[in-house]
Amino acid sequence: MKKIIVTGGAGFIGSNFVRYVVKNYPEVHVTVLDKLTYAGNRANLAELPENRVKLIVGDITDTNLVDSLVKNTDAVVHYAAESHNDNSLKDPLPFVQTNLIGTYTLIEACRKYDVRFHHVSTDEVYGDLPLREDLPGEGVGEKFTDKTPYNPSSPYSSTKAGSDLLVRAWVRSFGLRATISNCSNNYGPYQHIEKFIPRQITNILSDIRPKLYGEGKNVRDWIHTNDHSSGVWRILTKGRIGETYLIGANGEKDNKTVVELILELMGEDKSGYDHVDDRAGHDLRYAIDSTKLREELGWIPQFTDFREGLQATIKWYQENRAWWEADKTLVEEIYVKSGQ
Ligand code: NAD
Ligand code: TDX
Repeated sequence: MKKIIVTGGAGFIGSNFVRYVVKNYPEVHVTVLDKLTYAGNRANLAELPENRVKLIVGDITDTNLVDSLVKNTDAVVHYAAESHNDNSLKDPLPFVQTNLIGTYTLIEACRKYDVRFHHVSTDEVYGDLPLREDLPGEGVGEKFTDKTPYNPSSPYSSTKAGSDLLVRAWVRSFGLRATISNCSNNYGPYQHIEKFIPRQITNILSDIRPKLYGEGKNVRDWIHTNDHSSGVWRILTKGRIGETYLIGANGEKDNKTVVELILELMGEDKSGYDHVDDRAGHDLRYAIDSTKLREELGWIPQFTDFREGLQATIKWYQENRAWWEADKTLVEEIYVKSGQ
């Protein structure tokens, strides 16, 4: 695999994957196809060698552009998406366009030119699990596997679920050489400040109190984005065609615990946050069983110390104020308008 296209490669997780490939696989050339929406940022690819990474600013729903790029590549790794649940509740249309029509456009081109396709998806396609405290027995709690039925809750997760199903159908009906990964909540540097962890860090850095939706009992299964990237590379290069692999690193934590840890690591009083309106349809708990990826493909996550990873992430936002500061006022205005 010498030439790959990374869609959404100027976003949070896509750019981490591009850096991972540039660092570890010197023989691979990366073309990033990214629309540079509010979530995409050229700066995420700064300092990468021009002979290794080329940025094409364009839309994955643009059939002619996609066709001309896919024709000349060995593989497409598909990260581009509208990715924020709260935005999908306010205006679902861009989610339908990019996540469904965009994925359709890419897999049609890959089918035409018999190009390998990897689809990056989310654990949210499975809906949510009960909180552990509501399950019978100490420590008992099911997790998502690739056999869990789809049951998405939000416009975001339903469009991701729909895009997964398109890929599965293209594998079966047209022999598309594709794999799918469903990963849990990522954290790390370069994450847009609309998302939970960077919002709270940059709130504290801006003298705004962190904001917790509802009681804060909801659980997310946190994984460092570096581990997501190594998982995707492993599946792209070693995964079985037509298979779905779940990526997760046993990082379940409730939101209240995470906010309190951020406050503690930033030297603040642990109770210094506000409860705000809950998210409509808010999923209770996500938890990934990644046994298949670990046992079949030998993947092992490396960045599993959450406290250490969070401390490093805080340091990154402290040291890169220019990266986020210009967006802060608008992001908070949008949240305040919806009581969050
Ligand atoms: P992000 O919002 O930070 O980045 C998305 C990128 O896609 C941006 O650079 C944006 O400009 C680009 N994009 C959006 N619409 C486009 C279009 N029509 N054409 C071309 N480019 C377009 O998102 P992220 O958090 O980095 O997520 C990346 C992928 O990983 C998504 O597919 C998401 O569903 C998936 N995922 C995210 C998480 C998470 O915790 N953030 C977890 C599991 C899976
Ligand atoms: O200010 C906040 N306060 C708060 O309590 C924000 C922004 C969020 N939350 C809660 C909602 C969630 O329970 O924190 C949790 C995490 O929220 P988000 O960062 O918005 O992530 P989530 O909705 O869980 O979805 C993320 O993980 C799965 C990504 O945004 C998706 O793209 C991915 O598919």
